[in-house]
Amino acid sequence: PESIYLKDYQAPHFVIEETHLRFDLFEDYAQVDSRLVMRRNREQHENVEAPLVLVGKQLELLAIAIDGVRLSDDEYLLEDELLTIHKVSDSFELEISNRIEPQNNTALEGLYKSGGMFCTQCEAEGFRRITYYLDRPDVMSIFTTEVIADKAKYPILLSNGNAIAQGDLENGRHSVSWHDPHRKPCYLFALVAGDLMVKEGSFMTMNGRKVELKIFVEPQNIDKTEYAMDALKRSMKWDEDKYGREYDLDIFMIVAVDDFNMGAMENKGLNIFNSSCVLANPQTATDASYLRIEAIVAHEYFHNWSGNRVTCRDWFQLSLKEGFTVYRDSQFTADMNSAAVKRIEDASIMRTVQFAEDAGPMAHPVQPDSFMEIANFYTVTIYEKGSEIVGMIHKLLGAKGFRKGSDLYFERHDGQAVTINEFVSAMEDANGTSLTQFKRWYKSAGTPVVNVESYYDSAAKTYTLTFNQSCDEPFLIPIELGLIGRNGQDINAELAAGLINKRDAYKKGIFQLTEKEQVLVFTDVKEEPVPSLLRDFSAPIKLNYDYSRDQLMFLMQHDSDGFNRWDAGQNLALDVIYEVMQQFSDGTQPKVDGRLITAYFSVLKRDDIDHAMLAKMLLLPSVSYIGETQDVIDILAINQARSYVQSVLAEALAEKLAELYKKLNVQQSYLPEPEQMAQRGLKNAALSYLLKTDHKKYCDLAVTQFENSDNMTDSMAALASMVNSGYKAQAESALESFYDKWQAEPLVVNQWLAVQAGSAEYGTIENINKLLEHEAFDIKNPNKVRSVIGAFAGQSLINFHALDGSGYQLLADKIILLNQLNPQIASRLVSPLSKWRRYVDSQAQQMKQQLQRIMAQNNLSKDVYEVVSKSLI
Ligand code: BAL
Ligand code: ZN
Repeated sequence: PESIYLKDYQAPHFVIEETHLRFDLFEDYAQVDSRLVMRRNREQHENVEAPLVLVGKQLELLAIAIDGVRLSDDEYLLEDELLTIHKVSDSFELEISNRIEPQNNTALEGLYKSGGMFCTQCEAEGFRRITYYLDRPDVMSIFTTEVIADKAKYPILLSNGNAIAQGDLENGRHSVSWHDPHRKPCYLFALVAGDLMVKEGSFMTMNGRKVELKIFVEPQNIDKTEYAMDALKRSMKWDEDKYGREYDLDIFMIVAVDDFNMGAMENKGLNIFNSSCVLANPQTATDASYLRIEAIVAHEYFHNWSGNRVTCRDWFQLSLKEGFTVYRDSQFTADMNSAAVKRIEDASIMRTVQFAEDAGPMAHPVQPDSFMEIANFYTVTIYEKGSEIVGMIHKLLGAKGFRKGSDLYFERHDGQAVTINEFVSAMEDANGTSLTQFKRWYKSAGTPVVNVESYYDSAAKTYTLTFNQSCDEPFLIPIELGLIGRNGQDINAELAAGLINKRDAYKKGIFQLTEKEQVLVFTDVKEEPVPSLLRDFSAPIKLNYDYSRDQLMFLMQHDSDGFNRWDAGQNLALDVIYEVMQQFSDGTQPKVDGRLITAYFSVLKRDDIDHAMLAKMLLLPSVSYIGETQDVIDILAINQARSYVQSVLAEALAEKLAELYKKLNVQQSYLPEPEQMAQRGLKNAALSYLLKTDHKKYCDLAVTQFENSDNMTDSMAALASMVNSGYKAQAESALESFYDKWQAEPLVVNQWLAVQAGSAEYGTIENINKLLEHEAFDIKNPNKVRSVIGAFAGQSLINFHALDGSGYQLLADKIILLNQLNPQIASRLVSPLSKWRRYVDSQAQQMKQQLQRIMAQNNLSKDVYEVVSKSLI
């Protein structure tokens, strides 16, 4: 496969003014008839007489006509995935008929069947699997779509926009036509046909227009739609209040489907969702699912402006819509829930997953220069790092300036397909500022490292921070920081601007690091402070400062910044875990520094920390994160040390945790609202610690909670705490009764699969093989693959990294199998192997061998080929 380069971008030679589609859906094929009203793009290509080149994949071409005249075989060329029509005039109507086989489409791109329904996924390049087209985001068209199918089997027929006609046909078939008045690229096209029930709602927009809201689901799921509907209304209101964005059609639809490669898709007016990201009721969904649903409903809705009204010129600009929209949904989640906790979660994903991607073979800039398969670029870098960059712009411009910038962006580019550069220009122009140096963030891969040193001059009463960034060509890095005095209060230190090399470098708590080395001097500092650096994780960097354990304890107690209070605890724990790792490696008796226990005790004693935050503070850094901080990753050693520290903490804190558990374990009717969620989260964090002790009475608590709980959050937490502890008999019996109870609910069964596959105890090769053969597993369903294979490779780390290489082999086997069935899912699974170079040598070599085995397969998809070949370079 060839790479495609951003530098080769050319505007399209043709414009498609109107797209008229007719789908005739049958069980063994679907016929697609398109009529495209086209003209040459004379604005961009004045005197060029280029041929018309359309793209199509796995299509059976039946007929082509131009202006009503059928083309003969020598008037066009069909080669690979390209349909070339040599001679066309300046404006014409092109008609194409082709057939496809949705029932055999296991890649889940284009038009496919999920259970008993037809649905589509066109982003990024799925539309070419439906019909020949200019499948690129800068070709925007007005779509009118007629859908025809058997009325009894498929009573509901949907597409984008508003329904404009419907009628019964012969043979029990019927037809519904839809018209979308907004120009859009074909990646936003959607079609659904099925036997669905609908949950209805409505929303009054800020200008008094009533929008009908509809969530379509299979009948058995109608009792799981209320939360998504409420989340949708909250999102619509929030986007009006925060960004001034109003919805623009009379109807907004969501459809839930079981077989879906991604979380959800923002098709214009007809969002299609993975059922796991939309369906919830208290009995079947955990708090974590509720939070995910709220965030994804919001994310897809927000795309209506950041993505649909203003879209991407080409796929190198993917982060234009994804980075910005992730930023918007993270602001929304922060507003709806605890802002500090949301920041902690986002920073954890950055530091654990994105930094790893940035240090691996698939590292790429937020605006990549090239790709082989765009589906491989729906990454944490494009999404989450893209969002962090937007967040830094927000920090630099302030809330008001940022809003001015986004208003200008939407106003200037409404209806256009644009680039990241145009987003930044709008931010610059609205604020009369330059972000030239800042733009480097979009163009370079890798994680900047900033080293900080401090010096207190007690005679001069000055406090000096010296910053050094790793890159020779420096980034502009907003570093939010403060100084904390001995009394635990923030020092309102005056900055000696004259002593630093940039006058405006420190404003409102944010230091703008722009040079390779830069010095910041505070004057009139009466005592040596403790610096609180990178507050709110204000930039996606690694910041090193040599804190003592006592300073970290102090920050845990006193930092006014929630993120840094948590981070100090993480750093303290990390330091202690490293020490224990060293002790194990030296063969000496491991010993956990008592200060860690004291610090956790004092956190538990405090009543001014909210439950959500406290639950976060109790969690030790994950094995993956600890690995990410190491030059050479030894998962087994990390796990040994971390587990040891965890059990020591559990024993030491047991009484206090049991007290906490008892206090929080109150009977209440379940509500998916922040306070209750936080309470359950903390209670269940305490429970999982308690099961790390040797006291069986705590396992009894889990058994009781499991048996009596009326909600999935508590049931699943109790089940997980047993599965992840040594209480085998209790875990077995709970797993069995759980499956008996929930086997008819696929989303619950997926959680049951994942809790086993991801655990150290149950995620052994032997058990994984059992799960793969279980009646509940289906390799063609991406959610099941993620629940078993994804959870195994991503969470059951000591089994995945088993010394005999069996974990790597199992994963490679499944990648090879999925390569044929569903290349996107196969390719995503390569990620754990692709980072082989980071691991201790014996493991690295075995991982590499499995990559080589995959590489040696015939018929590798572009998706898998790209990731595997780049991993082996
Ligand atoms: N656009 C693909 C799914 C999403 O990011 O919303
Ligand atoms: Zn998105």
